[in-house]
Amino acid sequence: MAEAKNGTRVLWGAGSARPLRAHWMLHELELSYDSRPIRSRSGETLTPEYTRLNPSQKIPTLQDGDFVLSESAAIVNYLATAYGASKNLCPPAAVMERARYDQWCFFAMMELDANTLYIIRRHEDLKEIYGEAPNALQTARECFAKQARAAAERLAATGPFVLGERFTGADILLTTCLAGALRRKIELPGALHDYLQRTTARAAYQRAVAANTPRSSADRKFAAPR
Ligand SMILES: N[C@@H](CCC(=O)N[C@@H](CS)C(=O)NCC(=O)O)C(=O)O
Repeated sequence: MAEAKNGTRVLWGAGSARPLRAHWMLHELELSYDSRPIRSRSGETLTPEYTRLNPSQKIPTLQDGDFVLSESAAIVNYLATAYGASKNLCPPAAVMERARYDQWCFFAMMELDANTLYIIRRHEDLKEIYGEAPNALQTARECFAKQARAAAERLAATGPFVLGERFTGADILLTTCLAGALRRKIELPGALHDYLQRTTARAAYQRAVAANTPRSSADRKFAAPR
């Protein structure tokens, strides 16, 4: 199960929250892979070779043999579905639990990532590229805080993880968004701090963070445990 479907498994991307999601799922599943730690805005996503794989010129991109996939949430869910049956990291389709899982995934990707965090990233961290937009920035911060309160309320009803007792791919998406908010000094409800402590204490998370910040070429090849 740990081998790629058709040859080598390669993950492109490192250095930020979105590639981290894919590294994390690969490590949860203990899958072997080669890492190509290209970074955003380094020019490395603009090469013809990479553009053929991902015309959006963004990271991450997964090559699983000859299957190529972009979008961090799609990669997390694909890996969990293709290789994670025994670990149950993504509920099977056509059940209410899967719908609940999807609700959390889309919530994290839209309400927390695209609608708010990405706006903050662009107009705060990268304002020299994207320009200043104080009103958009303030609204994004307020919206994130409001949606974080909603997440805390929902979590109180299910906890310790978003689907209850078991950790899933939706926890990877939620955790990486909440961690991004903390880095940007957005206040989170106490329950979300407790939640983050639970999810980031996982060994696979620690390994994924190391893979996402490679220090040498030794950090670029991951073998499945025997
Ligand atoms: N929706 C995409 C977003 C990917 C994305 O924006 N990646 C950033 C790095 S975290 C990137 O590649 N930025 C380069 C750029 O915008 O040119 C996903 O979740 O995979």
